[in-house]
Amino acid sequence: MLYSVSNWIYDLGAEPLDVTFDRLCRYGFDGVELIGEPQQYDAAQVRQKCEQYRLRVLSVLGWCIAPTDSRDLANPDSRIRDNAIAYVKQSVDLAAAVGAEVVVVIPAPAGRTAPLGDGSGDGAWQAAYDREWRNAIEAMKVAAEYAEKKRRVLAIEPINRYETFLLNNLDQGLRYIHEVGSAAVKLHLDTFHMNIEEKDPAQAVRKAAGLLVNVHVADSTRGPVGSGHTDFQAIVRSLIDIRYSGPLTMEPCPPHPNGIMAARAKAFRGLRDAYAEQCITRLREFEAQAVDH
Ligand code: LER
Ligand code: MN
Repeated sequence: MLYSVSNWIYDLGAEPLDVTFDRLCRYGFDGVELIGEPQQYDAAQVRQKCEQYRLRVLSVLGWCIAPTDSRDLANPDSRIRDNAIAYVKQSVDLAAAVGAEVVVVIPAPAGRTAPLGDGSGDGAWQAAYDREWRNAIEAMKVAAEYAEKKRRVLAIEPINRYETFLLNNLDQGLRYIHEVGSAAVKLHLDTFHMNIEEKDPAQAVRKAAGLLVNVHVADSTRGPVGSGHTDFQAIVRSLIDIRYSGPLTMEPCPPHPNGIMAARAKAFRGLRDAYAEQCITRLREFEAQAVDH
């Protein structure tokens, strides 16, 4: 298992790389997930800092958060979808430039909780949903062709229903990947979203065997491991049983109802070291117990 942190939780990636990398290095992380803001990074500088702190960029997180007119692969407006495809390609280029294999993709923006258009009656909702599903499939096919060429993997992240309407759980993720039909499109799971959407998160991990390439980690409270009721012991055991060798990427948020506000709030900065240390320490314990078993 590799240990990583998604740096959007640190001021949406605006925390200086030296501060972030020094923290990860101190607590024994293997790498980092960079927020998918290609303009924010100088790839040569990122590579130099990785060498200095003995870290790797393990993934890039496609930052598809509403409101956005440029990153929405499902949108009924084809110009917006074209922008979104261009954005995924730029994220793939960033990943290639910093040596990351995986780009996490959220097909419809987190924060948009309904299909666009007339979604009032049952039938209208379903028709609008189906239209956006098809849009997101067709757009992803184009992005996937580019990722294949660049030898990168696009990992689809199901997000809970309070943040998105399109793709909430493992089964929808598997169906989506099947319908896109590209070897470059795989799966990402997030323990916080699974806690809301899966009957049995550890079982969902088993079902994802062979396709799972990245995992976000936060407890049921969205705080660090140990702050909620998620059964990480069972999840880690499933990961070991399916021979998962990718990253466990920490995404714990301070206690605020809005994760993005929490990531930016100065008042919470003092929690960053403690959260990083708590997550890796507890997960390592679960990993050691599962291996001993
Ligand atoms: C992104 O990885 C994520 O989990 C979203 O919930 C962010 O809003
Ligand atoms: Mn996540």
